[in-house]
Amino acid sequence: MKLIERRAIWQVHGKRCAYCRDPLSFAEAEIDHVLPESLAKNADEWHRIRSEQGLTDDFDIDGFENLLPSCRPCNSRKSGTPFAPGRTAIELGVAGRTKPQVLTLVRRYIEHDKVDKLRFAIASAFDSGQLSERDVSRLISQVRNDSGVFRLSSIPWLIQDQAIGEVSKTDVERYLSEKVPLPLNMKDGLRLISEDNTEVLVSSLGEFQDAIQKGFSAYSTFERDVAYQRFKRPLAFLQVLKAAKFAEQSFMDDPRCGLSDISLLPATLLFVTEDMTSDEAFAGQRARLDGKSIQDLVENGEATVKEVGSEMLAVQYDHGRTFMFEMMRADVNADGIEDMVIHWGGGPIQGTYRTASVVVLTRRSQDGMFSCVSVEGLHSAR
Ligand SMILES: [Ca+2]
Ligand SMILES: [Zn+2]
Repeated sequence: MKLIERRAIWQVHGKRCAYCRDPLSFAEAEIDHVLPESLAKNADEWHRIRSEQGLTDDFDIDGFENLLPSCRPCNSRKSGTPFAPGRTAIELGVAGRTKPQVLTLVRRYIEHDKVDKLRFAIASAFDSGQLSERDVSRLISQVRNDSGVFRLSSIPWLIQDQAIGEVSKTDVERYLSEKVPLPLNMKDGLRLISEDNTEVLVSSLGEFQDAIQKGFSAYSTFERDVAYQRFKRPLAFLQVLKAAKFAEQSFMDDPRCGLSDISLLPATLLFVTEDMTSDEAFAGQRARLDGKSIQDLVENGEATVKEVGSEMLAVQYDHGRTFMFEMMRADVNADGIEDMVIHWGGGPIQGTYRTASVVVLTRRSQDGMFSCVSVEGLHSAR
């Protein structure tokens, strides 16, 4: 059974055991077959039960009409002593009545997954210079309004056919071994060099990862750019996807809040020139941001919001510019609480220098601010 289906069943029944009504965490929830699966194996017995319960021939023993969330104790009690026919009829009634809601929720989750994937694709296209900030904000609003409308000109490998949160081990292996699209002058791979000047050519994410672990690194500025955009970034995304799980609890959902709520965003998210230079003139910029929200800086006139939407934010502060957009919401650090994965870009207003990363924000209480979460493999030091 797919994770999103389990999730939908659990959600529709109010995150409770359908039998004893005790609250149930998603991790604890077991999905119980009201009529045990084994019944369908014996054709005669299955026929008898179906007529006893007044069920049609197309009743699916693995369908939502026969599935309910259950706690461990209820489920094991039931497998020891099956329900009497009367109780079975009641529970089948419950499952049957809630089936349409479960189906609706499953469809909605699938739709969300598609949107999440598009956002990853947008982030990747943004990194490779195919999209400007303007394009990104335009695309983000298109994704929000109608997820089916647009196609990106180049589909990066990040668009996968699996739902986020369900990337299986074998998929990860496949992504690691696939050839990465590289510039023409690198048709044999990206060159990496070790400290003792040994060279190696890498053409897949897996090869890159191995080489980096052995101390190899990219050499020229161009090679470093390619290493970042084509290898490090996709690896970071893969890391997030691998870790992403449905959250059991969310403090950004009701009421929904996000990047447009600048009073909840720490000012330390902003790019400062100090980050890219050791020039004394810029020293202390970062320290001045401690404990403040972006809203605080806007109020005292130090920062200006250049563009804002429910899923994106561009802010100018102290000769620097920061651009953030939301890619997905999931629990990526396994604490059960929903996190927001954002694409973060920053640089000085003047010039072309720009740095970018994947940043994970979380909110741990209903009245708290967002804060950064560190995820292994992601260099989100902010
Ligand atoms: Ca979390
Ligand atoms: Zn129970």
